[in-house]
Amino acid sequence: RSKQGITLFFTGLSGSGKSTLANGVMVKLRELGGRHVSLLDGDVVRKNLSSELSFSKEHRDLNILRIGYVASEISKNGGIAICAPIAPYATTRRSVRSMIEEVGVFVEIHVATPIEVCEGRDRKGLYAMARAGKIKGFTGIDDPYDVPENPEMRIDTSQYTMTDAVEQVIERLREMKLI
Ligand code: GGZ
Repeated sequence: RSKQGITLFFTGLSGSGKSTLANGVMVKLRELGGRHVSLLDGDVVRKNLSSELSFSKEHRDLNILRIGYVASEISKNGGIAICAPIAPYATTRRSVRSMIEEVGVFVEIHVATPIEVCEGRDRKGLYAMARAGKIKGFTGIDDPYDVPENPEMRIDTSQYTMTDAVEQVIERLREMKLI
């Protein structure tokens, strides 16, 4: 019997550590071997799959549904898809969950780093721009983020080293008997 496909769906604010965590988990899962692991990072998807999209609600939803579709194809074929968009809307995340659960297992991981920490990091200067009104509709500043109510896992990256945070995710997947 072939292994069931999995989608790991990291969701959280800009600067919450989604990409770094997703990357670390990808490396670990590849080390474990035996399955194909694909990373659909927010930035990379925006560049290659959603380059014409804005950050309006409609376009964010389209972006997330595209990611969900690609992830479902990967999961359908027994692979592991790792997604790391903000995905601010609960209803859209639910649609993706339904889509994935028809073909495999959906693991929602809320990267729950407090906004103060995300804004404090501000690696790209986007929060400062949003505060100054130079970017309108920035998630967490003047655009919504629906906090996941029942994610399979929640992790605040400011409480751990990245190595430990990655280990926590791997441990949770073991607990769920997925790896
Ligand atoms: C949120 C924005 C915005 C606005 C540009 N709101 O730190 P980053 O730069 O790399 O992460 C953010 C990224 C979010 O893209 P996603 O495709 O993940 O968003 S969504 O799931 O909502 O479709 C940020 C940058 O794009 N960015 N403008 N207004 N983040």
